[in-house]
Amino acid sequence: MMFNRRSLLKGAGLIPLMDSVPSLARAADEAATGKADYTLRIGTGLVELSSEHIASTTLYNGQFPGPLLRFKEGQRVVVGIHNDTDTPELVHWHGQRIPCDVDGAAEEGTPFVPAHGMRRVAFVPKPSGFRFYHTHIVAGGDLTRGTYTGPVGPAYIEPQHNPGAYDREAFLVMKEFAPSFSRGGDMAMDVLAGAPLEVLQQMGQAAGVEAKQKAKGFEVGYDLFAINGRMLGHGDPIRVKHGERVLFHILNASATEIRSLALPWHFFRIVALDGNPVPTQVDVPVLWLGTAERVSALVTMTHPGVWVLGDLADDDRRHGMGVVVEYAGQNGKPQWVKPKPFRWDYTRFARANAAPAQPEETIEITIVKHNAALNGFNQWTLNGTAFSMQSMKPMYTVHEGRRYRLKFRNASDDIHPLHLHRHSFELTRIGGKATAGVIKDVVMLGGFQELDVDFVADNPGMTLFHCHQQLHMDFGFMALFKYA
Ligand SMILES: [Cu+2]
Repeated sequence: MMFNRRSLLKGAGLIPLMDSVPSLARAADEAATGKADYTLRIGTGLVELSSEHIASTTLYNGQFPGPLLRFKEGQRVVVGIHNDTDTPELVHWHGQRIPCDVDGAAEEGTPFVPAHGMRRVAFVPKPSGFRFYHTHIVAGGDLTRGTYTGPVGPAYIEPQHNPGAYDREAFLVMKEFAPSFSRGGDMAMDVLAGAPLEVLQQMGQAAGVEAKQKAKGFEVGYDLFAINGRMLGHGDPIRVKHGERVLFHILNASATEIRSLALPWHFFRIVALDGNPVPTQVDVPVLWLGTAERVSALVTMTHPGVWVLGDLADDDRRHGMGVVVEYAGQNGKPQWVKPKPFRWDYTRFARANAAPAQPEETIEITIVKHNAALNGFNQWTLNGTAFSMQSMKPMYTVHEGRRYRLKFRNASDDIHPLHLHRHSFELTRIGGKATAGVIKDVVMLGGFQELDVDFVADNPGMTLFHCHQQLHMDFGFMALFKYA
């Protein structure tokens, strides 16, 4: 998915001009008779990862990734969602501040798109920046459902004012295919800044001692890896010119994995995280993205050659996780150079020397893993409670307009990509450091670490919080916030 300025301008002509909308708060069902501006069709299809590897999975509009949807901030859209599969579906508009009847989570009360049926949703896209959309179906132990499959696509909400200091734009969607269950599988260490806390390690050990099952629970592994649905070396290269500034919008669309990326001899200037401009733009040699995280980064092409923009994990890169970057006039075998170890530290991009605002209330949430407690699957509890899909009972009540601090304590060795629906949050403490100004909707919580995020309750309606690791969210790692 490459765009240059010219194709962008041409594309802009395709964005329909909307009639003025009397009220921003139009209910979703009013859209039921409106004409759709965009159509998504959910169905099974094939992804040609390479000439030898063709994956059969669920897709949007028969393609991987789903179409890049370009919205205009504040300009209402109607999306027609057609479900050609045999099971009900949900499209979640990740990172958008929209009502819960269109957000796309059953736990919040969004209606399903019925099997072989359709639903039109209307909303006013916001905030601006790199968002995405994906299925929000519970997979449980079924690897043919949920984010183990392919319904995911990028969405870009054009800001009112676009600085546009780049020559071209490239959207990259990182995604694994052919999932299977395994036991074990170690989480990459030395990914995140900060150190494990002894008190949390002890808590984790105690949970291990109490567990009836001594074996570790199931994990998910993958055979095939791809960027934009093509294995490394099998799609078109990203063609660049010496001196060009390429703005990459990168999405980790994995169901379960933390991903990394490096481009030998080049730096990524981070301009936005999860679509939100960062206060301090910094050059980094390596990107780390938790499940569902997005990074927007400018790369100035200063080192001619043919390079592999690839994942640091050798095995995953050799099985496809990468894309070739080819300078004009250069040829030869794409080169990979392993970068030096680099820890991801969100506070680098924060407002310098700034202290976070004080919250009006603090909610502490301690996360514990219970080994193989559910038919061989690990169960997850938040303050001792696993989310119940049956009762869907809200765990927290918030008041509109108040600023809340969520204090997370991770008594497990896993990295958790924590996600809050329908709101953005500000990182206020991470890796042992206070911080301010980094606004996100997913954040990685390190093994046996703590972090704080603050959010303002500014979007009434049921609000889902969960770990974006599908195997964690489906087995307890969720909570509902309701507005008083
Ligand atoms: Cu998790």
